[in-house]
Amino acid sequence: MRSMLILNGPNLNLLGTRQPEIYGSTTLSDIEAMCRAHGERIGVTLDFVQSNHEGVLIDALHAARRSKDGAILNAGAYTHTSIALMDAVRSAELPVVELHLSNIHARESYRHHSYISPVAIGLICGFGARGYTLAMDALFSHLEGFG
Ligand code: CA2
Repeated sequence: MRSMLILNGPNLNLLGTRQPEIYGSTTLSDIEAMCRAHGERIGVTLDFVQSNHEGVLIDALHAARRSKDGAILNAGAYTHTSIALMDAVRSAELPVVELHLSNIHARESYRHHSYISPVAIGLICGFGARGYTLAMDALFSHLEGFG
């Protein structure tokens, strides 16, 4: 079994309740259920965490260093602002897949820059809720050394 942290940043607790034209109508707990079902299929256990607080996200990455094989990070708007989160990803010394529901490169220019991309093994964006299971598959493949 592989173990993963799926970490969600600010405002993602509102998914499915507002702005469905951008973020879809699936709630974060629907996504968690999809990820848990997918984990059972591919042999992955997971912690699924959301916080609106930068320090809590950083603490979760520090804890994952010893307990997880890798992480999937949708840092929300902290993606575009947080050097602290970038440093935490780097110091976790874990493979991290950066994830966004929306295609950040097709949106406002202030969303085009990511502090997470340089320290991530790769980026999945623009596939909505399905991106979460795509990211699990990408991280799993990376951990197993496929391709
Ligand atoms: O597309 C993504 O997943 C984002 O990480 C979502 C962030 C945004 O700041 C990033 O640029 C891209 C925003 C998450 C806010 O989610 C909401 C969901 C429903 C209603 C309001 C906010």
